[in-house]
Amino acid sequence: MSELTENLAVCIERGKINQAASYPPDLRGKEGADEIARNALAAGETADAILEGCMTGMSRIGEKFGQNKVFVPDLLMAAKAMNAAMAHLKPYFKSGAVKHKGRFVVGTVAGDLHDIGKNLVAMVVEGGGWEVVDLGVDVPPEKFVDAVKANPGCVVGLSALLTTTMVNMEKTVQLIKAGHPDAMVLVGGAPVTAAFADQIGADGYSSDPQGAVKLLESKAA
Ligand code: B12
Repeated sequence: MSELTENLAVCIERGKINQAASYPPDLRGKEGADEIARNALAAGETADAILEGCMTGMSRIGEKFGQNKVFVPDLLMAAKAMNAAMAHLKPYFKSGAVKHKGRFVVGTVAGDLHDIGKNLVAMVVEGGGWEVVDLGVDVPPEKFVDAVKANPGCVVGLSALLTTTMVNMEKTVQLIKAGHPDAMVLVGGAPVTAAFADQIGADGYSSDPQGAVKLLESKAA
């Protein structure tokens, strides 16, 4: 990683949103994720490199959370910093869009409020030429089914970050398939695996947004 992307990773990990933010106190007055991402792009860093910096910061804070070294408010600040950086990436991921290849209905399953990964997938898929219908977070299975009805022929993407909400992913797949057996359903999120996707009857799994685009391409072909 370059110095700029490492600085970005530190800002995400420490929850430093922008220069005006007074948190964390020891970084007061210093540039935050917002400025560093913007300046790095202006200096010629690629959107992928910026994303790598963001993901590195996020995985560092996630690891510390797992070891009880930081707590939920720290995660929230990291998420805010990551969103500030990601806002600069949107135009880069979107730039591939010319003509829509189809519709992608995406959401985080019931009980789950994590949306950073889902938003990234939405952004990259949109850049891949798909129209995205984002249902948000904590989406009940019935709401996914309503969206499939309202968007015939769409592909559905389900995200889950908690082991406890994976069961809602299964319920959602079952309910969609019961009424719309031909609807293609893709699943993802840190605890989700290809084996789990198979087990719950999903049509595809990817650990990253690029893989999701490839799966969508197979549908469009
Ligand atoms: C940020 C964060 C939060 C933020 C979320 C903010 C937000 N707006 O999203 C907040 C503070 C709200 C939060 C809350 C909680 N969190 Co949290 N959180 C995280 C953290 C640090 C990062 C998650 C993240 O954004 N990663 C970065 C993104 C880009 O990665 P991603 O989501 O995996 O997405 C990628 C892929 O999975 C894939 N993908 C994702 N979705 C999809 C969908 C499709 C269709 C496809 C194809 C691909 C795909 O593509 C993405 C890009 O590559 C993780 C730890 C970690 N390192 O993952 C814990 C983590 C997920 N949280 C955890 C926990 C326990 C919680 C809480 C229960 C804590 C609490 N005690 O309250 C609550 C639950 C709230 C709820 N009901 O959802 C645990 C989950 C443990 C488990 N086994 O279930 C983790 C793993 C932390 C830990 N080490 O213990 N959290």
